[in-house]
Amino acid sequence: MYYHPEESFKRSELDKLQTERLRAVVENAKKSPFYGSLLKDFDVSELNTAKDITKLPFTTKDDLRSQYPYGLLTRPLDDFVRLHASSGTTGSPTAILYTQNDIDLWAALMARSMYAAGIRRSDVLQNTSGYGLFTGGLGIHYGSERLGCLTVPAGAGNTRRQIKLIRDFNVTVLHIIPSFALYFAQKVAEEGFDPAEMPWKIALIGAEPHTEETRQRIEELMHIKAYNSYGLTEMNGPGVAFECTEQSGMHVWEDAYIAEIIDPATGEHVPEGEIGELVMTTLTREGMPIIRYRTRDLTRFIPGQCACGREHRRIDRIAGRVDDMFIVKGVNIYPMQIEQVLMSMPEVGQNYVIELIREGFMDQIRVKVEVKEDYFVEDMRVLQKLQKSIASRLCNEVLVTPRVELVMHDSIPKTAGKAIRVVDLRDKEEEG
Ligand code: DLL
Repeated sequence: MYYHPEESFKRSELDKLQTERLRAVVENAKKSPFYGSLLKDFDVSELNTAKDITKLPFTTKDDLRSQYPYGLLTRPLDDFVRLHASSGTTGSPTAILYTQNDIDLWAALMARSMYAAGIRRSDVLQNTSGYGLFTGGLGIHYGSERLGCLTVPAGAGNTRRQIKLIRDFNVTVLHIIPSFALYFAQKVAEEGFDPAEMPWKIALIGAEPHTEETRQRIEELMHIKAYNSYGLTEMNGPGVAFECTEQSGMHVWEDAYIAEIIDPATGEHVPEGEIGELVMTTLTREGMPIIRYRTRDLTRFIPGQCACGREHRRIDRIAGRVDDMFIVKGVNIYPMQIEQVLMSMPEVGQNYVIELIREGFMDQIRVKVEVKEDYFVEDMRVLQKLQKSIASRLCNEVLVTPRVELVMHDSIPKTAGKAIRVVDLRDKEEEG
């Protein structure tokens, strides 16, 4: 039923394993210049349970930057075989180095994640992620091979070639970023293929925030089951938390990571079930362990147990990033609130962008929304009605009325890789 024995561990077994591993991680981390000085006076005997992790300090993105490139390595450079770098969603990138053992353990975590989503060695997996420093390329690739799937390293872009490969090699699983999935579904139809007739069954979607509405849209447009996959380069890459076939939140692989959720302002744990910032610790990475890393991602633990039987705790889909929030007219707004409204409206096409603008002395949001071809009619009154309806639904959700600009389908430029959802134009243009 499970790919790996530790998936069946009961809570008490997981807690015991985490405590043992946490002690070992701290001992190992001390061999690096950074933790060697940070944890000089820390005695691992203080770690009696995994909960004692709160006695350890946080590690931030700034720490990783200041230690770039080798400050967190616990062993000589000769022992390392791979490097990845984070996409630098905010600020300059940071590099993560892996030993052979780290690569093997990561591939096994990925294979286990895919198995949990119903993928088997008889499946054919096409990876539409860019290969290179981004972990969505080689990370997914090695996991898929480890599981024994025929793996097609198609890489990003070139939708025609992607479609041809999918049809020629009976691709049953796609690894695809959600914003690209929406675009791709549209392109498949435009190329004259019926998505329902395509061989695919499963999509692994992750690497960027998306709403449940977006998942449903992808499933409907592509006639596919879409599973959410979470990870970040600092914690290896994908394979940190993954949805099982129940599709009810993502299991964090707790034999390999400790997850905590804190109030970003105080650093204290939030009550179980409440949203906060996810903090992650590697438990098995030998070459470059990271302790209590502040991911800046907002989520919550889903209370209760999953019907699949695994007791590895589940996190909810990422609600946004701590740094994603913007304040307009005194109201805190997250991009995912806007996406949720847009993706639930049938007239709205597959792409949108949120622009922060300045009107006089006030900040305002302008939402550019692609309208589906069928709805883009010449009658201005129909479009105006749609525009008003979008604005009023958005106002109900975010409590300010944004400017809504309707644009033709496929007219918002599609970025390669992760979608850029928010553009800050406040210092670039003055609006009357
Ligand atoms: O995006 C790793 C990955 C690759 C995950 C492929 C899943 C699939 P980074 O480029 O370092 O690593 O970006 C990590 O992306 O902190 C989140 O903000 C965001 N992110 C990743 N997965 C999800 C997800 C990869 N499922 C950053 N939902 C993270 C929402 C996600 N956001």
